Order: sequence, then C-alpha cells, then structure tokens
Amino acid sequence: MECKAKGIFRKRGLSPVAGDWVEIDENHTIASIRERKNHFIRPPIANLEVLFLVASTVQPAPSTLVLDRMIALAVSKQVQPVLVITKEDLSSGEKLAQIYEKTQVPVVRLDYETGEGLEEVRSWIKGRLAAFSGNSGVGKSTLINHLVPQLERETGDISLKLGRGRHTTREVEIFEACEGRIADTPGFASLDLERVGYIDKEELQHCFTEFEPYFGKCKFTGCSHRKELGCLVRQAVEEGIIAPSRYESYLTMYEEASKVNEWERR
Ligand SMILES: Nc1nc2c(ncn2[C@@H]2O[C@H](COP(=O)(O)OP(=O)(O)O)[C@@H](O)[C@H]2O)c(=O)[nH]1
Ligand SMILES: [Mg+2]
Ligand SMILES: [Zn+2]
Repeated sequence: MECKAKGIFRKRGLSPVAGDWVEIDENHTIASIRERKNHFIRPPIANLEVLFLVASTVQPAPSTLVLDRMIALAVSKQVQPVLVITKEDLSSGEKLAQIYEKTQVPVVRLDYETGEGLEEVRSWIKGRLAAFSGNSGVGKSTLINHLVPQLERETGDISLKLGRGRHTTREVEIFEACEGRIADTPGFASLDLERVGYIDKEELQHCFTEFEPYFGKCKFTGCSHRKELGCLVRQAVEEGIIAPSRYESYLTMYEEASKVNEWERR
C-alpha cells in the first residue's frame, strides 16, 4: 500500500524506513512506527534479522578484519550473522571456513555446480528479514539470482557497463522470497561500517561470542583480554580453541574503540 509519513515524523527526526512495522490511518498516512528491534542508518533499514556476510575466496580475497567488524556489528544489533563462502571453484575456502567454524557464526559453503549450500541459505531466510553484505564482486547478485531466478539481478560484468550510478542508490527494496523477505541493498558493502568502532570497548567482547565461556574466569575481574596475566581468552587462543585472526580483530577493534571520544559515540 502506498502511503505518506506525517509531518510530525520529520519534526521529531523520525522517518519510516524499509523494514519498519507501522500503523496507518484511514487516509493512508503513517500514524506511528512500532518499536524497532534494530535500525541501520546506511543503508536505511529496520528490524533486520539475518545478515549474510558474503565472502569470496578470491577476486576479491577476504579480509578477516572486515568480516569480524561486520559480525560484531550484527551481534551488537541482534542480527544473526551467517558467513557465505563463494568462488570455491576458483580457490579453496577451507582456511576461511576453519576460522569461522570455531565461532558461533554459521558457515555456508556454496557450490553452484552441485547446488550445495543453497538450501541452507534459503532456510535462514525462511520466516525472517535478511540482507546480504560484502564487497563489490564477492557474488551477492549471483547468489540472489540462484535463490530467486525470476529476479535476474545484474551481476558484475553487466552493472559495470551501466556506470557507477547504479551502485550509489540508497534505496532499500524488500521482496518476498524463500518464504521470507530479502532486503536488496546495493550499498550494504559499507553498512554503517564507519560506526563499528563505536561499539564500546567494554561491550566489544560480547560481540565475539566464542569468548563467552571465559568471561568472569580470567585472573582479574574486568579483564580486557589483552595483556593481563591469567587471561583465559588469550590462553584459548594459544591452545587453538579461539582462532588467532578473531583475537587479532578483537585487539584492533578494542584499540579503535579506545580512541573514540565519548562525544563521538552518539
Ligand atoms: N567462479 C565463480 N564466479 C563467481 C561466483 N560467484 C560470483 N561469481 C562472479 O563474480 C563476479 C561478481 O559477481 P556479482 O554477483 O556481480 O557480485 P556482487 O558485486 O557481490 O553482486 C561475476 O562475474 C560473477 O559471475 C562463484 O561462486 N564462482
Ligand atoms: Mg551486485
Ligand atoms: Zn581475559
């Protein structure tokens, strides 16, 4: 249903975004917005439930730091992250899969030749609002085309010819597919990324959910799991239980968070 937002929303700085649940009155005007489970500014979307982090084995090669930022962001906003590995026909994704199999992030390895992985992706979408993130070229459109062939999203080679304008659109479109909903967001590669440093350094450890078994068990109360003696998180890294790259991402993000001034956090 096409409807308008009332001026009052603009005055309050409140505007409905894709994914919002709203009440509309008899004039097809949005009367109120239901409380949001979460809200992203860029791209503008609310109530996201699943975020697929699409990572290709090559072209472009994956960055664990970028992935870990996205995972932390998702966890902090109560969105279920799911790692999807593409282009395994070009290069093995075994190493990447091994890193994330040690986390609580589900890992789906795609093979378009056999169709392996597609059902798993569909099952995450079922009954939920899902979106895809990942750098340009990782295979997001290709994946959506396999999931929903009738959509025929443009993949890499074609959209290049159409010029840059196509990638800068900020609009989010939600469509029903796989018994759930998919938010198609051309700009999700940058999804609020510059704000990830704003996860408080104290909160950050909770965004690395595989650290959780050790909370409260380190030698020092309030252990930041960096250089403290008797840190069980670091011990778990040394023992190979926690992936070193995950721990390195934690340290990097902790440093960044420490540098953010209070006033910048809003
Ligand atoms: N070999 C191979 N190529 C792929 C795979 N997935 C995507 N591609 C190619 O990678 C390029 C970028 O894919 P695209 O879906 O447009 O990426 P997007 O920018 O994330 O939407 C295209 O040329 C695709 O055909 C894959 O699993 N294997
Ligand atoms: Mg694309
Ligand atoms: Zn510790």
